[in-house]
Amino acid sequence: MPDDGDVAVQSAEPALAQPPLYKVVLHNDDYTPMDFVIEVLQEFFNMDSEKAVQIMLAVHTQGKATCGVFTRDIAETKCHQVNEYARECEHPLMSDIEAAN
Ligand code: TYC
Repeated sequence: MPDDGDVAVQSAEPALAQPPLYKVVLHNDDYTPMDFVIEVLQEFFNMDSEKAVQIMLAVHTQGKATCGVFTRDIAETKCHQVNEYARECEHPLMSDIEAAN
């Protein structure tokens, strides 16, 4: 058991480190309709239409763009939901995740 002195020193430190963060990255392709990408950004990333259009155009012109930054579980879930939904709708749209830092 630490004595009271150790406890006092440790209590000055943060209780927990920040969890690592991950970007959900959307990739361009030649076939997915722009309106579908905008719908995905609004539904899965809670963007308003203006932000969704901006991110869709960033992907379209630059090849990829970040849709959001999340803890690992949430990033993996969003990525999976986007890819599954695109597949159900028979569009080739793809997302993946990248370490944010
Ligand atoms: N490049 C597609 C088109 O011209 C639009 C698009 C944008 C596709 C973003 C995917 O992640 C994407 N219809």
